[in-house]
Amino acid sequence: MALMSVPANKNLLARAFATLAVVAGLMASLLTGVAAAHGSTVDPPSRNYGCWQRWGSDFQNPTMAQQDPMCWQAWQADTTAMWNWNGLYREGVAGNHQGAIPNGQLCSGGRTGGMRYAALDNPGQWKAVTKSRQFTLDIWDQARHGADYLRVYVSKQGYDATTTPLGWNNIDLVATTGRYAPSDHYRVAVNAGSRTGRHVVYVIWQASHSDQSYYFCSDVIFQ
Ligand SMILES: [Cu+2]
Repeated sequence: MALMSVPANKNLLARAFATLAVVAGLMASLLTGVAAAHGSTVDPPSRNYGCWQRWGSDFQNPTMAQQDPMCWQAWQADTTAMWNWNGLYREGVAGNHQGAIPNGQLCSGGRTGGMRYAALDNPGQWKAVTKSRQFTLDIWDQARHGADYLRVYVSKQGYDATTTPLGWNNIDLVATTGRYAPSDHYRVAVNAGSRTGRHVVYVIWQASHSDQSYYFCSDVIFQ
């Protein structure tokens, strides 16, 4: 390092290295953001994926409070739950999902990560997408973890997502799958029977790379 031996340049070099360190740190955190990516139900969109999709570039816009009040309260509660829409998982559940997640906390995966995702449990006017009663659900696996299985539940007719936090007693298992090899998307055919109106679709994605279980609530209106 010939440059280091020139005393006059020491200060300048120190500044340059400090700047480089900051830039490297920023790049590392950006890369970590990508490396830590996991996934979510993207169709119908999970609560936080939908909020991120609709408002991620404009999340401080106060009109959200009227236009999309449940996203507003979720963004206000914890922005990291939106940026980390792909990180709603628990580890080491060993298949005992009902034991790990209390009633009323299904949409936050039993408040995984503390209170981070807790606002997703709140009942209210979540934006819902219109679906026919037979539809194809799509999970986006950014990390290509694979799936041991997917379980898809739909809320019972009469359950009201605008007034009641989701419990195990509010949902019926409507689809369960075998393994999926690692890929970007896992799709599963769902038949919601004779349900009509507003419902919650609840998904458990058991990833294959480790005992990592994901939990997603998506709001739908069946035609
Ligand atoms: Cu992951």
